Amino acid sequence: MELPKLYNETEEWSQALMLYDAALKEINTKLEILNNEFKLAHQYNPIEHITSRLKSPKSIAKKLLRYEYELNVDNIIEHVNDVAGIRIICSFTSDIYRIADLISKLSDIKVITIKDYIANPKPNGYTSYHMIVTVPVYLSSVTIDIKVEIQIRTIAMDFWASLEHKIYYKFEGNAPEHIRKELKECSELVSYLDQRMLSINEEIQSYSAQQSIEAIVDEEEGKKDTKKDKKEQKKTDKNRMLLGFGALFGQGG
Ligand code: 0O2
Repeated sequence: MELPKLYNETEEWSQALMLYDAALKEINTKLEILNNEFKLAHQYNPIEHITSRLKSPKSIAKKLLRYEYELNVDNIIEHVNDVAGIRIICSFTSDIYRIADLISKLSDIKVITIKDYIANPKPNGYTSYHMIVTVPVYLSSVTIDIKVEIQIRTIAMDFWASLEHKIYYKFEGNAPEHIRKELKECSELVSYLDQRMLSINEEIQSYSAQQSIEAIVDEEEGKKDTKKDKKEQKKTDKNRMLLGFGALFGQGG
């Protein structure tokens, strides 16, 4: 993104932050609309919840230092992709890919990179789906494309990542071997749990689909029965009428 040059870095940074914040708002609204549309069409929410954050200045500085860039606004904008970050939490792994696909089809969103840590988990066991996208922010005189990192994961993946994050910071990246090993094992349990939950959900879905078919069949059968009942009723009424006439004539004769 190209920012108009201002007199000092502080002013430039405030402007950049305002744009990153606007980008988060834009994406949040788009996601809310997608979720509502999906709910209307399929009677369920693929998104459990969404959180968003602007990266802390300390975290930004650390990242630039790690990448060996000088700390200035231009370098932050160019090299730190997750100043604006959104995390989407889904129930099932299939929802992750569904949401990612919907996002990438939005006409004004450009997908810059994708990292699929679900298909390719990190060596420590981290799983999540990452997208770096740009979203246009419309200002009074100019439109600027702003980078946002979108992380999409299941509730179970999120549970694992938040504990791992805490442990990572607690031990400053040097957690004892047995803790790392246990975390790795837990990540395998997480993906096992996600698979089991997904297959239970698929079974439930097929039941509901079967039930809907049965309900339609029952309804149709019901309609047929009503028609048959009406026909039978008409026949009985007719017979009664004839009997009535017969009796009448009999009486008269
Ligand atoms: P924080 O505190 O969440 O901001 P790149 O974007 O390509 O320049 P980067 O940033 O390493 O390189 O990209 P990647 O791999 O997409 O990771 C970005 C973010 O994903 C991290 O941001 C974490 O939020 C999350 N993440 C990645 N790997 C791990 C992991 O092993 N454990 C956990 N718990 N989270 C992870 P930050 O800046 O590290 O942290």
